[in-house]
Amino acid sequence: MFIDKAKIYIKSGDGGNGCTSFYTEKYVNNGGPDGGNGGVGGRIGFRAVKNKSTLIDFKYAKHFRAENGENGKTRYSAGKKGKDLIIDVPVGTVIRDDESGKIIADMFSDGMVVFVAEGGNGGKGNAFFKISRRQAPHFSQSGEKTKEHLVTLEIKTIADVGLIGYPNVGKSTILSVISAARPKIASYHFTTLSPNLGMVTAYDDTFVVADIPGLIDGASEGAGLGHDFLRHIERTRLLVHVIDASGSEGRDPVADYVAINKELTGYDIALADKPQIVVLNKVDMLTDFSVVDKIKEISGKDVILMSAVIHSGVDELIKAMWAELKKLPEVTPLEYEPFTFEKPDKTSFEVVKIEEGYYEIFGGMMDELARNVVLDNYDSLKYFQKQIRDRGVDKALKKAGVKDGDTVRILDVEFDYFE
Ligand SMILES: Nc1nc2c(ncn2[C@@H]2O[C@H](COP(=O)(O)OP(=O)(O)O)[C@@H](O)[C@H]2O)c(=O)[nH]1
Ligand SMILES: [Mg+2]
Repeated sequence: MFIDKAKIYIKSGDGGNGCTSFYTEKYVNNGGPDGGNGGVGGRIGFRAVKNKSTLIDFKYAKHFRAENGENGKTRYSAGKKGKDLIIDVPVGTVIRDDESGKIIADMFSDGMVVFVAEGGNGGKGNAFFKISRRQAPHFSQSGEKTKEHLVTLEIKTIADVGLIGYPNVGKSTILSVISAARPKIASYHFTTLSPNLGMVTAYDDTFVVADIPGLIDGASEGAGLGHDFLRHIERTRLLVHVIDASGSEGRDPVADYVAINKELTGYDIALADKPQIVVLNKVDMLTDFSVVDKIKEISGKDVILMSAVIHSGVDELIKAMWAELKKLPEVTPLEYEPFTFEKPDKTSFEVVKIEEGYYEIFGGMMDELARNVVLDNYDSLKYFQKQIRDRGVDKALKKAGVKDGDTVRILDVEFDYFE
């Protein structure tokens, strides 16, 4: 099955906790603090790989987590950093933040790796907190916890040329005669459900042609498969518009030509503005040649007469594509602002009145404080109280109406409030 859109959850690794420990050795009492720092968490990255063409791997596997940093150890030994997790996606995959819709990365070229989420910092071990007036800190810092993020993956095929036209007009057959690609060919509609890429050689150049699933009426309004697949021609430089000149299956070649162009305009005017080469295929079955002039007239350009099954017009088409591509700029990656996931604001907090006499404080500042404080340790608790005062939490509590004797909850701990 071909899947070109998926949503997955990613989470970089948490930082490892700092270690609280004191140096011990035979005959040595009261050794100094020697707890090491926790390791940084692993990052989440994406890699573009050309041997993948669908996002089917992400249909069931939804959660991707990098390794957490290791906790710090005794004897100043730092915890190991967590392993990065690199997720392989097809070339051309665009990664977006689901919440804001912003582009995080355009996985444009084979082998490129983009790291999108940094791991959490490791916590400091107690050795770090030793200062002259505090020789024996009995506390260490916790590792930074990371958040999980939902991201959208979407394949936008990258090719030089896109083959477009109604189902069954011969697009896949054409790709198979101009390149080594072997797309499925059959005389029923929708044989091509995923874009097939073929490499075409002309003179000393090569270029990539994509066979896009057939467009159908109303594609640009979301009918059938068409709409979803039009995005696969957004990143082509040139379109080859294939028409069944013979009008087999009761098709009207002129009406087809007009209808397909209308679909392009309906989807995105930029698609309609892309240069087009018009190919009249199946001329081996053609009896009424007046259609050639009609198409020439309505398109205002020369058309290529072709029969993919008897291999006529093949060289002409290859040369025409080659000559046209020479004049056109290369496909470039999407333009987007550099993106980083928002880190929790370490200075913000909010006092919430839960019920009469009971308040709770939430926010990034509290989470950060929690990393730095061990509440059953006297030094640590003093530090905590000072922070609460210095950073305006006291004031905010008063403003919220806290009175002496009320209970205030911060994270897992409840305090009795006294001014
Ligand atoms: N007579 C004739 N039949 C063709 C020609 N090109 C393709 N076909 C046939 O048309 C049918 C549909 O072709 P296919 O390449 O699958 O069309 P697509 O849906 O546009 O990819 C197949 O049975 C092909 O063999 C051609 O030039 N002449
Ligand atoms: Mg096909």
